[in-house]
Amino acid sequence: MTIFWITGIVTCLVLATLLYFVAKRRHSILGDPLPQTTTAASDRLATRAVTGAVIVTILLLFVMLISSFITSRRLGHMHDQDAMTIEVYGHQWWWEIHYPYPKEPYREVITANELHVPVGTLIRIEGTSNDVIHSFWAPNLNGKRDLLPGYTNDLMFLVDKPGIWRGQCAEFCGLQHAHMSFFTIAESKENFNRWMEAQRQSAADPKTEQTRHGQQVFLTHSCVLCHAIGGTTAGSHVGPDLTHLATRSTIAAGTLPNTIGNLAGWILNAQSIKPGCRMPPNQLSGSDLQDLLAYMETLR
Ligand code: HEC
Ligand SMILES: [Cu+2]
Repeated sequence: MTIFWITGIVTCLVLATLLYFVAKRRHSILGDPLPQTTTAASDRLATRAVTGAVIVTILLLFVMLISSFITSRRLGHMHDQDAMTIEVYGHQWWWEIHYPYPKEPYREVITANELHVPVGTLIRIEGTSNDVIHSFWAPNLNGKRDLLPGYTNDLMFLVDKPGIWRGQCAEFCGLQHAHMSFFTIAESKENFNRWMEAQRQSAADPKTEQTRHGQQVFLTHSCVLCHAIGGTTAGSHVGPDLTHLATRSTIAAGTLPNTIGNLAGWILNAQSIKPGCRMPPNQLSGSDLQDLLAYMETLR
């Protein structure tokens, strides 16, 4: 803000001065040739004005240098503080988000494309990539941070009001780079804790004939090779964790709203929706697909 106010006021002063002299001399601009107006006295005045302006400029630049240095130091100290750590893994072309729980590692929450954070808590994002370079960018929260294969970068921020903001991969990472967005969902501590507690649970066992069959369709098709559903034998993390799929508002990294129709289209042929994505098409009979969808809707 210091830099904003200094540069803002200087810009206004420069423009005002310029307009003042343009107005004052407008007759000579419009018609008569400019009369010779400099004298020894006015030269001296001009020299003094320019010298004064140079000195003020240098002083102001020093003020900005020092205040920016102080701010950077304070930001640097944030990294020493205790913060809630969230791990973000960039994938072609979606985000894997872990909420580690070192005391009981099996209670770690794994989700995709939706970053839930509590308001008023210092957050440390530890980001890395499993394939190519991505860049984590939530413009409403902080700057960009590259996610590099084999290296962990961190990014600190504190959200001061509840809200939902879109974020986007900001480093070209291949064909579907544009369809690699995510949402940051900032909520009160109570709501966040409630969400976290729900995410820690395994998926509920299917209760109806149809959803039981849907689960079987999932477990006996290729889905298990790439996806995990907590509480079942599906435990692969090639694709997004689906344990609480139905709580997410979009699928495929913000590409489509999470509706039953979109899910059906996605499961049958994700390639027609997000060409090149790492999920192959699936041939399912109509009834298998219906049951599978009914089961997916129970993953709350
Ligand atoms: C070869 C691995 C692979 C197989 C097999 C596979 N998927 Fe996927 N799936 C993925 C990947 C990778 C994504 C993320 C794609 C993206 O967003 O770019 C994905 C995304 C999804 C999503 C959207 C999740 C979200 O939160 O965005 C659903 C739902 C899904 N798959 C269901 C299934 C079902 C059901 C099957 C079996 C019929 C299946 N998948 C088979 C790899 C796979
Ligand atoms: Cu990208």
